[in-house]
Amino acid sequence: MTANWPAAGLGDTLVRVTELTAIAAEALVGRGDEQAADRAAALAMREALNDLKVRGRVVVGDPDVMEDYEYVLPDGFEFGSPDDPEADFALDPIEGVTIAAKAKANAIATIAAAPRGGFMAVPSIYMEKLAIGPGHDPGILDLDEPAGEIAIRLAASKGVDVSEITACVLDRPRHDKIIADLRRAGARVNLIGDGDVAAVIQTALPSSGVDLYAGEGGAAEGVLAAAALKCVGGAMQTRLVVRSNEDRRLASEIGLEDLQKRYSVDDLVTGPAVFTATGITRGTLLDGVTRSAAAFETFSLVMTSHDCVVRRIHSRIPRELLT
Ligand code: VTB
Repeated sequence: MTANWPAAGLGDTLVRVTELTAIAAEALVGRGDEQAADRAAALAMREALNDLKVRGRVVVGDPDVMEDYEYVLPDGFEFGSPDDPEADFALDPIEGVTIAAKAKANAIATIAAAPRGGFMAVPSIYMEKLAIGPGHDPGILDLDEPAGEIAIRLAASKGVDVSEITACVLDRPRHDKIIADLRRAGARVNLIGDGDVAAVIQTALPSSGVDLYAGEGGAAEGVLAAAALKCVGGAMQTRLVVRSNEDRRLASEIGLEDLQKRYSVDDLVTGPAVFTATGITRGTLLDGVTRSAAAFETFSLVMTSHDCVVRRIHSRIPRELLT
């Protein structure tokens, strides 16, 4: 364990960052403008980060790729005063910006912190991901095997029939083979529109009904999900997806040349971490922001790896505090 970690009480204060981000994002829910929603959320997150007593560096910045968009929290963004303790951050002001713009379920605001150098820097490209909850041999995961085989091995490890395994997969044509493999093996497939950070976390929460996550999503979201699993246990196997010379250039730019390399939770997040997420719209992991004339209510998850504590926090935040 790294001494003096979490820095500056981050375990207790980081949740305010995602609470304020989720409240700002909620104002743009259902308005059909992804860029406006992401910008409002990112501005709120940046402001909240500035109130933390840390000297922060964003290693994994806002992953939502949009044209003609000036990023508010890009990779490399630094904040805070040089006298404060150092911390690195991975963040996504709106994980599921499309679902937020459409007022659909499961958009969350999320951030993770680690000591300097604790997050692997990743290019803004896709990543293959397999994830399971704690208590199983990570060797169950193998990106080169059909997903159905993974489901069968996980079922054996859980002591259940494969028909009782539910795998969560992003509903995309690129996943047709994975979905077919899983169904052929007898597993159930829970298809989601967006939001694979929440899906990975769900594999580690027994009441979620999700046992396995499989598929290609953003690399940045892979690091965030790994930070969460670092706190709750569980395993991932991931690999960057290089589809073009531009993808290769982006990887090379940050020193990643071996593009076949598989990354585990410990590769993506090398030491301790703090992870928080607050629901923007109601979802399976978290409820969304609700409003009354006097206050906002938010629902968050706070997880700290040094003590493996998972907290669910329901906050009531008077409106006058936000003006
Ligand atoms: C992925 C996934 C995210 O968007 O990045 C996905 O990791 C984008 O996939 O959780 P497509 O390009 O196929 O839409 C999310 O689902 C939400 O940001």
